[in-house]
Amino acid sequence: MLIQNYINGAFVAPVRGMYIDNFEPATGEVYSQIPDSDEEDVALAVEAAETAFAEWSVCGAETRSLWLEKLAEGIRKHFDMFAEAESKDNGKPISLAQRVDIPRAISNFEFYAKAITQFSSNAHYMENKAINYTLRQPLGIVGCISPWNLPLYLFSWKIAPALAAGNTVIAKPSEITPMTAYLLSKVCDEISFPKGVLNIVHGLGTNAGQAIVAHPKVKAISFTGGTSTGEKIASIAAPVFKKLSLELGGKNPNIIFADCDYEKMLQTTVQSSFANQGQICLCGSRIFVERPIYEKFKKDFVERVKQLIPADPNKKETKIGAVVSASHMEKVLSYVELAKEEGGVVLVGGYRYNPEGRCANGWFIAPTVIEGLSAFCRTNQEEIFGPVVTIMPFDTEEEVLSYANSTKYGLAAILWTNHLARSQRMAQHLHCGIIWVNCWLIRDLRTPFGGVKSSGVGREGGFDALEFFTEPKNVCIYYGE
Ligand code: TXE
Repeated sequence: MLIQNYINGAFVAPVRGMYIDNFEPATGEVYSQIPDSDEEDVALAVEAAETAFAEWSVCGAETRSLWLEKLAEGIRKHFDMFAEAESKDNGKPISLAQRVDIPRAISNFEFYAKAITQFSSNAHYMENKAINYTLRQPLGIVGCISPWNLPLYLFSWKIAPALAAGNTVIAKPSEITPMTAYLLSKVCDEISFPKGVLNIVHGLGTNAGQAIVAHPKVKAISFTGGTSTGEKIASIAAPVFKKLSLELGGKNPNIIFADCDYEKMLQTTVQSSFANQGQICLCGSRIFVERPIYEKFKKDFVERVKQLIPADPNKKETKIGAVVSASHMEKVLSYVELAKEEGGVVLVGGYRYNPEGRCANGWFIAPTVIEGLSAFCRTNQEEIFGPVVTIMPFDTEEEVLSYANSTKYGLAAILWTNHLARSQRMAQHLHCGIIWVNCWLIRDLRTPFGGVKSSGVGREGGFDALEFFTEPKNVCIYYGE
């Protein structure tokens, strides 16, 4: 199958005619090809987006809202096809794509279809002198670059607010998981979405991605991906003062106090460690357990993790699928070796897993739990982004805070305690943007989403994203004598 770019409302081949292989992680086999686009393709997309901006930016929030609803409806109509494609392209269990990825992509469009009708701006009245009102105008053409772990979910998370706010968009999905973005362009075609408003350019980050970032007519970049890629993007965008929203990596602590609701914690901790094979930037990969329950937790947790056997993602009972690529599998496994060198003991997993049958050559890793490491070693400081967690005991709040805050990252934290005052104290002192207390991954789309330190700059979600995708312009009218 040959994926094509979607530019100016049409499916087009890349200008240079070059393609890249797209693999199915569960089998390790190539099953489609995507355009290896470069600056010439991006230039075409920019031209289309520039023309389309003239109408889209002034057609009114109600009209844009209706179009976003149609996009949501178009995905819903082909729900099964989207879920199957996401699972095949990424290696994630089909049940996860059905339960999380595709429903959340639909809600992203629905949410911003509603949010834009409620978005308002400020007025500042100066007694007897002047009145200020602030226009919130769309930026123009914006670039949305998304990663492979939650492909359509994160793609739509950026596109929806950008479009709702009146911008036209050049979007690039990860070259590793391009399929559902391609299906979204099919939906655009099916519903006759206004041409040039959303342009989807496929290709490598260093080629197509960089061309989007560098293009002088692209006014802002919303990016989710690795921290080192974020640095590169910032180094190109910052000197020309391009607006940036960067959602980068994480190394999130999961802090478990002895007074927690033990069974609920155990069940959720299995999820927060291994959902999507640990490839969610919000997973809790460093598990700190208060000493009185450490040994019990270790025994029970390892017991549960042993039951997580990777299997063919397209089977409905599968809970753990394949990791996304061969190189990512090698990277994750190299961290298991590093952990051993650093004195870690692998309690379960730690190896490539080969299921029987169709998936025998797929990229699977047995869910892995490691103990015996210092909180400050490389394994506990660097993002692994796979089905690998470490467990460590602690004695006091101060001690665990020093461990939790010791990495360069600061995206999310998970806290398990029934002590109200303690949860407040901890939440105030944790260096991160998102904290879940006695739960994980509950998402309210109105809340600010993002991190501190090397986990990024800016916030997505709610009106924060609409503010990012608009420029405030203050108008001051003097009415005094
Ligand atoms: O991400 P990249 P990769 C972390 C995780 C993972 C690491 C690398 O640790 O192992 O990042 O993953 C595009 N200019 N996360 O290599 O490269 C690229 O094409 C413009 C965390 O897949 O950052 C893709 O569309 N664009 C994370 C997107 O950026 C560029 C999710 C992300 O790719 C570019 C995924 C460039 N120079 C990985 N280089 C999270 N926070 O959720 C690449 N891209």
